Amino acid sequence: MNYKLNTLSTLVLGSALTATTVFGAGALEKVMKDRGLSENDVIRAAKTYNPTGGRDEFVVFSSGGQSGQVIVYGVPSMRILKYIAVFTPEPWQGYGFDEDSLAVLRQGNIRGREINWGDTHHPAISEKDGKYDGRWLAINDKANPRIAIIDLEDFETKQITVNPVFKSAHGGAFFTQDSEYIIEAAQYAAPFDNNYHPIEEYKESYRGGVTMWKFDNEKGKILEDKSYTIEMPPYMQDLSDAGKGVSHGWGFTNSFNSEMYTGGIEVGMPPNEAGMSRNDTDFLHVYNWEKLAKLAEDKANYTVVNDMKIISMKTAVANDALFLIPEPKSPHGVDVSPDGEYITVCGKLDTHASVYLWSKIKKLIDTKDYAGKDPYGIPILDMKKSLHGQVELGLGPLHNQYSNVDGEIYTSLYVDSQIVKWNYKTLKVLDKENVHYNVGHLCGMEGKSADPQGKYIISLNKLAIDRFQNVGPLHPQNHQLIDISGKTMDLLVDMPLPLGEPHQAVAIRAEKLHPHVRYKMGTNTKTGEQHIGKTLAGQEKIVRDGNKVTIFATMVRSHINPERITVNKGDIVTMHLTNLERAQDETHGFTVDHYDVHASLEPGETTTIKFTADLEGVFPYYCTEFCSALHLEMMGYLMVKDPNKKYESAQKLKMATMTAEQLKAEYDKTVAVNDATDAVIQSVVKFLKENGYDKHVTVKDLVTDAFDQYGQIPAQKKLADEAVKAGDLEKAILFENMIWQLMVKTADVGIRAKDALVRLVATKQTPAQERGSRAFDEGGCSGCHVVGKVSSGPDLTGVLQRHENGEKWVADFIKDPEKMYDDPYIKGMIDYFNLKMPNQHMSDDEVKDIIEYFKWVDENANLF
Ligand code: RUQ
Ligand code: CUA
Repeated sequence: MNYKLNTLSTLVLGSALTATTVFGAGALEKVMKDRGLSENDVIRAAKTYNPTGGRDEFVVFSSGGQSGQVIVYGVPSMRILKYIAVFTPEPWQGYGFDEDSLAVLRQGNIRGREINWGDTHHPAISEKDGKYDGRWLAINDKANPRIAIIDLEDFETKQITVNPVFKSAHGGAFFTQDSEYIIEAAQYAAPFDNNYHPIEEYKESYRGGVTMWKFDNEKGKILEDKSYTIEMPPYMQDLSDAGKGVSHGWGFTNSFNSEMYTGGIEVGMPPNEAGMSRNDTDFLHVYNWEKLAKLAEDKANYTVVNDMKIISMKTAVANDALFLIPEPKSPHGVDVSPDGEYITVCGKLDTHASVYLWSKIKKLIDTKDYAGKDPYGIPILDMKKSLHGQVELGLGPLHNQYSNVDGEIYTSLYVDSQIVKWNYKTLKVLDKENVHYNVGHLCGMEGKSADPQGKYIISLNKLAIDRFQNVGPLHPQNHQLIDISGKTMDLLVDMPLPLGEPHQAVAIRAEKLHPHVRYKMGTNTKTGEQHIGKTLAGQEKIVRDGNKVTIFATMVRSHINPERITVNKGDIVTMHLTNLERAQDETHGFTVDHYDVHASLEPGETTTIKFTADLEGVFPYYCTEFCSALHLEMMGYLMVKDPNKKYESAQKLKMATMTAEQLKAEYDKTVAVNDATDAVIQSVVKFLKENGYDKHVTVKDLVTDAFDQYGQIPAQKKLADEAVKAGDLEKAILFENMIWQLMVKTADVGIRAKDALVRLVATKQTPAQERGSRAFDEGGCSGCHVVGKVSSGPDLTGVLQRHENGEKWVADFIKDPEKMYDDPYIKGMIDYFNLKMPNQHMSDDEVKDIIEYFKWVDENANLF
């Protein structure tokens, strides 16, 4: 090993490790040689590599472009962590395939039309004092002017708001510094109303604007009725930014068609691109949203179009709340510095970045020092008098990000495919780095907040040409991570992004995010409230009301309850599903084959799927997440029968081929099963009577229900016996089967009555025992354990007596069952039940309460 490499491996692996590495001496050198890696490559790899189980320092939320989603990945590893479904149905998450997420997606309908995609551009994280608070993510849809709100506690979309007056919107979403508002600027000017207006009337009837969406940062909700829109000329407003610090209360939005050109290739006019870039300058719009928000509280100051409050240009101007400043032609990004004093606009068609100074702008506004007015009467401020200065950066400057170093700014050059590092205070260019290729936005670490973290910049490139394996004419996008901690930039790694065309991305320190891992039992995750379909173990049922069938179902490793559902063709089937698991990551998926429904149920979640059973036949339904060793068995059948059709029974056909002896045997067996079932019913009845069930109304009602069923048995028995007498054993078997059906229904209700009675006559539960009983149910234990009965798991009556030091043993087992899987007793249990006790992640208090509950169970053991 040469000296250089030796230093390198010391550097990369640490001196202590070099000697003890599992790969042996010289291993690093060999890998480098085999793979053709340079020393710099290895250092870059080491800077971005996360060993298995390792975590990233930052989390990035990137727009997913035309996919209508948000892409989440980690920095520096550049590993993709999630695609968040936002404007587009996403089957894995069940988004748009279950009723609750569909309700969110459909909030985005425009004029009654369903829209199933979005063109996401700019994600933004909610702020406190201009710093990211890590609570909410907002993102805009350019194609269909909408803003979505994503909850960063579970990374799910909770709200979609349609802009009712814009026809497209690009300059959003941007939070104001305390998340009071979210800015959304129109892009392509169009009439605010929904009527036809000929293009010849562009200047008169087409309008641009900025909508200020009022945001409730506690609830994470856009409040439509408290929002307003500022009317603006049809200049094609583009990107925006909110002022902060000294410029707090103001908004900045640039534009690119102050020519108000409307094209017309087909009538012999030059195309839009020529006419819209004719002038040397366009306009930066400067508006006092804080003042306008106050005006929007008084009816006298606004008109209403499509339920949106509109503050006219005239009103805004009359109140000194709207100004224009020339900016180099066809600009793109406008970015306010962390302190709010410097506003940098990039030229796109100009090689310069222009830095405006807020204090200069403010002075011109305060002294009413105007350079003129535009055709709509909006005061124009002098460009030179507002500028701090301009810097020549290169071809096609687009977007800016800030670092933790005072004055340091990074700008993307679209045409040159470069990143420029420069200083917006001294106006000096410091460094340039090539990227591959054609960069759009940049993403600094909290790089647009009041507290940029430095360290890295991500270059969001639009083309990837020669960077990756050829996967056909549509290339992946390329996000490149650049180390900015040194004097010069260093490109560390490429990440191909196989989704959408990401525009903006925002990064936040990972430790600022606090997502939870499970929901409170029975939560509707889209509203955060208890779901109307919440179903606990034992509460499963099928309810029929005319042609409406509602199923209350549960899912827990590894069964779906119920397992058989029969409906008539044409029935409207609503299925509420609750995942009873408390264990992290124990998601169950659910689908009914051929019915285009799917749900993803995270632990504790309840959701609903709904469909019309218009296909006759037999449809398996199953859990779609490989959740456990018995995942394939986690299934059931939906049977859809046509009520107008006569079906020939296959059972009858089969029996018809039976010999007389076989028939007799089957009849005897059926009768024997019925006798045994009846014995169970009689024991329950005895229990009920001995414990005075008729003194308790609820129990009495259940018993009445049970006897309703039981009372139908003698009539069936008579028919069965007559058939026997007539020598028709086949018929007799069918009637005996019917008796069995009635008995099962009786037993089902009877056992429920017994359970209810037990609760009433048993010794009163202490508060701890009550809490324990609830934890036992809500925590999902009752999914496998039925007190007084062996079911999917052992009976827990007497469990505290079964082991030496019973209470501690049980507590230890609940807390960490995995640890005891090898214990011979547990091993035997696992073999017998074919199931392992899962870790339900109970708290110490919950475990204590559950043990108290078991004591109560034992005290009342005679009742179970
Ligand atoms: S865009 S590449 Cu922000 Cu929609 Cu600039
Ligand atoms: Cu639950 Cu697979």
